[in-house]
Formats: sequence, structure tokens, C-alpha cells
Amino acid sequence: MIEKTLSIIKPDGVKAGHTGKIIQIFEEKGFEIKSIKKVHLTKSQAEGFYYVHRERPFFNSLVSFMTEGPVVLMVLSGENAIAGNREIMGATNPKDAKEGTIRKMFAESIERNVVHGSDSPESARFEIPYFFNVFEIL
Ligand code: IDP
Ligand code: MG
Repeated sequence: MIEKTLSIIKPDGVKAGHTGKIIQIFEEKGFEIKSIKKVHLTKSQAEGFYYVHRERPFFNSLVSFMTEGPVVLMVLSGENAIAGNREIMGATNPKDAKEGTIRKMFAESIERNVVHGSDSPESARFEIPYFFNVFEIL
């Protein structure tokens, strides 16, 4: 099934100059970039995006990380794009991430882990329209 998923290159990945390499990985894996933009999230935008994690002990630190610099937001599409993107990203903690995954290659810690990807169709249905309107998805 062709799916759409939200991908974010987080502030650590953007700052380190990994944007181009990460986009290249997605294209080589067969994803289509349906939309892309670079933004500097506000505190309330980051809090709203990570609302499901509001009770977690790392929430404030995560929001502060996600607002420390610009991020690159993308809508990716492809066959099983949601699970496929999670596979290419690797485990949340780079220590557990498989060889060849983005997090294994570029992430420094469980928090500063370079990329976000929707974890389910339900998440994608919330996350894509959180940042993109229908006319921006081509
Ligand atoms: P995911 O990004 O792999 O889906 P989630 O559990 O949804 O992982 O957590 C969202 C984000 O919160 C992670 O990508 C990471 O940046 C941060 N995070 C998750 N767990 C921890 C933790 O135990 N300590 C610090 N930050 C964390
Ligand atoms: Mg998640």
C-alpha cells in the first residue's frame, strides 16, 4: 500500500550538515518527497507536536532540543512508507540501531537522534497536517 509519512531532520542533523545525505538515502530507498520545508519550531509548536509525550520525564528537554535550531520537515510517500521509514531511521537509541540506519550513522544519543518518523498510520494522520496543508503536498 502506498502511504505517506512525516519525516523530520532534527536540529542536530541539520546543524551537522547531514540534510543532503539523509534526503539522498530516502530517495535511494525509493521514497518520493511530496513536500519539504525548513522551519525553526517555536516552543508551543514543538510541545503540540510531541503532546503524546507530555508526561514523560524527557519532555521538556526534548522540546528544548527540537527548538534549538532549524529542522527540515518532509512528507515522504512510498510502498509501506511508515514502517519503511522507521526501518531506515533505526532504533530510537542509536546504541540499539542496526548498521546502515540513519541513527546508527549520525545520532549521538537517545535524545539527539537526528530524525523523526511517524510511527503508525494514526500518527501520520496527525503529524502530516500538523505541518503541511493539502495544497503543499504534491
Ligand atoms: P521515536 O522518535 O523513535 O519514535 P519516541 O519514543 O517517540 O521515539 O520519542 C520521541 C523522541 O523523544 C525521540 O526520538 C528522542 O528524541 C526523545 N526521547 C525518547 N526517549 C528518550 C529518553 O529516554 N531520553 C531522552 N530523550 C528521549
Ligand atoms: Mg515516536
